Amino acid sequence: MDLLFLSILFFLLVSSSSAAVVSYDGRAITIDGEHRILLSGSIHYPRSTVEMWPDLIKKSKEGGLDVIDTYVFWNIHEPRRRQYDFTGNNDLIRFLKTIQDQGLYVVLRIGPYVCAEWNYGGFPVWLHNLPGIEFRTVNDVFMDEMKNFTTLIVDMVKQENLFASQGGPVIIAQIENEYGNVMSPYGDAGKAYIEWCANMAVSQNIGVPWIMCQQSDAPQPMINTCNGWYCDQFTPNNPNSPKMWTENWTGWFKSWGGKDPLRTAEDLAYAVARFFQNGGTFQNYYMYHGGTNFRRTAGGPYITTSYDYDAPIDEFGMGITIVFALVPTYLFRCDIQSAVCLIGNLKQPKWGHLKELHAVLHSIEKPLTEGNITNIDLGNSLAATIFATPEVSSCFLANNNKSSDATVTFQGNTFKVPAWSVSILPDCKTEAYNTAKVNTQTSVMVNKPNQSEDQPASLNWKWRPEKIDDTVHHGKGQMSARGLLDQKAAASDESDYLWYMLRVNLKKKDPIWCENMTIRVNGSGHILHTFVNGEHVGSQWAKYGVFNFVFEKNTKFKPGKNQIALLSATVGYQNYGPMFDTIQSGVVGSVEIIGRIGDETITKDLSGHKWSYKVGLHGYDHKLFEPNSALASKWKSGDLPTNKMVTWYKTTFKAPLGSDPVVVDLLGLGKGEAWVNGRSIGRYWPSYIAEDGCSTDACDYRGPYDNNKCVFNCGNPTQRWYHVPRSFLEDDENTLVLFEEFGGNPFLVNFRTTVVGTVCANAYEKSTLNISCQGRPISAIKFASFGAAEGTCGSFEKGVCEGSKDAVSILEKFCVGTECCSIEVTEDIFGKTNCDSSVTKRLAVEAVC
Ligand SMILES: *[C@@H]1O[C@H](CO)[C@@H](O)[C@H](O)[C@H]1NC(C)=O
Ligand SMILES: *[C@@H]1O[C@H](CO)[C@@H](O)[C@H](O)[C@H]1NC(C)=O
Ligand SMILES: *[C@@H]1O[C@H](CO)[C@@H](O)[C@H](O)[C@H]1NC(C)=O
Ligand SMILES: *[C@@H]1O[C@H](CO)[C@@H](O)[C@H](O)[C@H]1NC(C)=O
Ligand SMILES: *[C@@H]1O[C@H](CO)[C@@H](O)[C@H](O)[C@H]1NC(C)=O
Ligand SMILES: *[C@@H]1O[C@H](CO)[C@@H](O)[C@H](O)[C@H]1NC(C)=O
Ligand SMILES: *[C@@H]1O[C@H](CO)[C@@H](O)[C@H](O)[C@H]1NC(C)=O
Ligand SMILES: CC(=O)N[C@H]1CO[C@H](CO)[C@@H](O)[C@@H]1O
Repeated sequence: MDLLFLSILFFLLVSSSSAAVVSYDGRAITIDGEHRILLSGSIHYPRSTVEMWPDLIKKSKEGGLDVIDTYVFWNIHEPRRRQYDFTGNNDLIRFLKTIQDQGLYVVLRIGPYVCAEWNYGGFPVWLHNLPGIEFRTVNDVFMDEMKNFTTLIVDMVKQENLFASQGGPVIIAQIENEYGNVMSPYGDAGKAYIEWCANMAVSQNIGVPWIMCQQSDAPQPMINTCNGWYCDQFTPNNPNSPKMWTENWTGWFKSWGGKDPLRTAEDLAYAVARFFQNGGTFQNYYMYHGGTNFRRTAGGPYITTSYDYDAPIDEFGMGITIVFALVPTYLFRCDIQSAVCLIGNLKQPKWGHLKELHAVLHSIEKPLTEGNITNIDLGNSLAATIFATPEVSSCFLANNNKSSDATVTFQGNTFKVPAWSVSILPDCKTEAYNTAKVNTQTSVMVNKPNQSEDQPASLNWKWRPEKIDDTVHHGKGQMSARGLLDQKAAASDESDYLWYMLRVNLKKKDPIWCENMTIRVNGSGHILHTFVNGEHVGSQWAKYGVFNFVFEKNTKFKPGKNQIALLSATVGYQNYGPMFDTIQSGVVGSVEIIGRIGDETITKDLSGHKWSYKVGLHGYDHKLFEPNSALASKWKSGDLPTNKMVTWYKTTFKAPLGSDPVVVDLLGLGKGEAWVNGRSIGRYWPSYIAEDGCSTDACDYRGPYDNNKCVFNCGNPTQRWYHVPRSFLEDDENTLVLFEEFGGNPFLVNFRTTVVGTVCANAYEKSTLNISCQGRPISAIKFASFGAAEGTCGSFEKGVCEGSKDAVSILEKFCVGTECCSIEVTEDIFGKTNCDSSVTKRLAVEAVC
């Protein structure tokens, strides 16, 4: 062992075991007495795979983050009372250690209520079924369970020495979650509950601060923090608490039937810069990587399987990482000299534009956290802030006017500050960053067809009908009960599916008997399939934000016994709202048979009868989705049925070559669940088309953002592509199983890889233009112009003036064939232009990967 190695080893030993003192004052979190600017990003461990974690965290660090924030998901860890699961992507401790390995900190939001568009907000459904329980209020049953789980997590983290006070990465922990938003209906009990939460947290003795988000009355020493699209106006409830933003929404989640929301890089950067300008010192992106709701983990109800969130790292996360040193030359190709190439599956320009912002914020940590603050109102929504220490002063110039750009003279210098933007001047003289001036390329992702030579043109399918005779004809259940049961109570969380069955006797002489009889079901969702005497009468479902619907259909009954079978399917239990835990699902309203004779309506209410119940489906019970299911030999070939409800499909496929993320295209299918090699990739529902009301133009970043502001994808399936993590795939043969609930056609199903298709970039004269295909070679230059190009990515056009040299061939020469290239934008290189002096000349490029 040489000396260097020994000293490195010594350093590692010392640094990994030395406890840090995490504290705070009115300005910032302090670590070992140092005031810190902390930039954090949420990554939820169960929304990716163990194999993806190191790369996701590396990309977060590369993007300038100091901290990873995660919730702890009670329902995956304790799926049945006192039976625990911390395996695979539920391995919280391994996730925390992966973060520690990369030298980042952790904010551990234990909750254990988490909301998070996660099934039942993270509460295990068995909790609901404990006698006498009331959630999130002063109730011994609830508080005992909450304390039991919180203690379990804290003890696990302590045992591994993962709190900063023990030398670990966890610098902050959270108890409860956004309770302040829903608190008033709980009355005084809510206040007492929050007191109890605070005391219970403090009694855990973790040696680092606790926070409560959206809790304006947080008891000390809880730090109350802000969640929202903007938090610049927020002030904590104690002058000695720092101003912290625990959820700055980077985008928004998607619901079935909903559109694709987009939050621009400019607006997100503006929100962050405004927050720091107004005295904030800790902020967390929710989400920095959103990921995937595998299995049945999506909540809502009606949240999609993709939880991309329009976050800086896309759903698929994984990619090839190439990071080299900077090179001080005006032109380079990656294969000639080392360079900084961008890495795959970063959402550009969001990731890169924020990375630049993070670097600037970190560079002025001292003035931001310790300097004297002077705010100057410059009128017309212009605001300057000076952070002054004896050594250095740093300034922010904000133009909060959402339509007019401004030229500001500040301390003797003139600055152009576009509408709805913030400029940061680390020395109060030179602009290092403006939130509206994006230097980062725009990357447009595409899904490339398979590259595997031996993949057949179309997949070969086998199938099996779901066995429903026992239920639709014979009403065979596992239990019976008088009245209609809440699906949570009857099915707990064992399945999305619950059968409600009743045999009803009708006589021709009943007053209701007539030509025109209907069955009416007043359900609470989320999906209802109605069968009478074995025949499918019809199906209906609700949508995001609407719980109830009434199904009514003309039905042929027969004299004598009639078998009614209602198949109810949930699409994730409610995760938000006051007392959301009590909201019922399934057929909980009423079931009636209605006869209409002339003007007269006669109703026979069946709701209070003795119904029989069956949880789940036959194919699920027999694990048809597992390659070695006992029924593996029972799959049928030939005569593939299509548009047939409750049908299982199975095929084998070769994994696409390479390491790019894999997606499966499920266009043509209705709704159901998909498994690859026995592992669920989540619910699918490509037949749910995104409603109208899309933005027609490119998104204008100016003005306050909300999730309806910039929306796209109208008229297309809400989610057509589904993530198949590379780690789910085998080298040779793989199995895909689909349970098709509505009826669909698997003929079009195919696997693709998601890669950067084209990249666009703009760079002003005397700056450097950088473009990268994020791990693949640049294959062509589609557009390049030095001058005053117009349009945006995909629709660039030459402007009124241009350099004398052919920009396309210059870029072709330097960029084609390399993964990335970098070129200085000067007249020396691109030739003298015929632009007049009012034009700010820039190079605009669109390259094909
Ligand atoms: C949780 O409750 C169980 C009893 O149900 C008990 O054995 C266990 O010690 C409790 N755990 C904690 C951390 O309090
Ligand atoms: C924004 O600027 C316009 C043009 O200068 C001005 O008319 C308007 O009042 C400003 N709005 C605000 C909120 O300052
Ligand atoms: C900061 O404010 C204090 C109190 O007003 C003052 O004494 C000090 O000189 C100021 N420091 C700077 C760098 O402006
Ligand atoms: C482009 O790359 C160069 C060298 O890698 C770097 O110095 C420069 O800041 C980058 N420019 C932009 C706009 O990202
Ligand atoms: C897979 O790729 C081969 C060769 O590129 C192509 O011929 C075939 O149609 C593709 N199959 C599927 C299912 O996409
Ligand atoms: C049955 O009654 C409904 C509701 O009144 C009515 O709309 C429908 O036309 C009737 N159908 C027949 C066949 O009479
Ligand atoms: C359905 O049930 C809900 C309550 O469960 C009730 O408010 C509503 O009026 C009912 N609708 C119909 C059409 O019966
Ligand atoms: C929970 C929360 O903070 N919501 C806020 C999110 O941001 C919007 C827009 O600024 C506010 O209206 C919400 O109150």
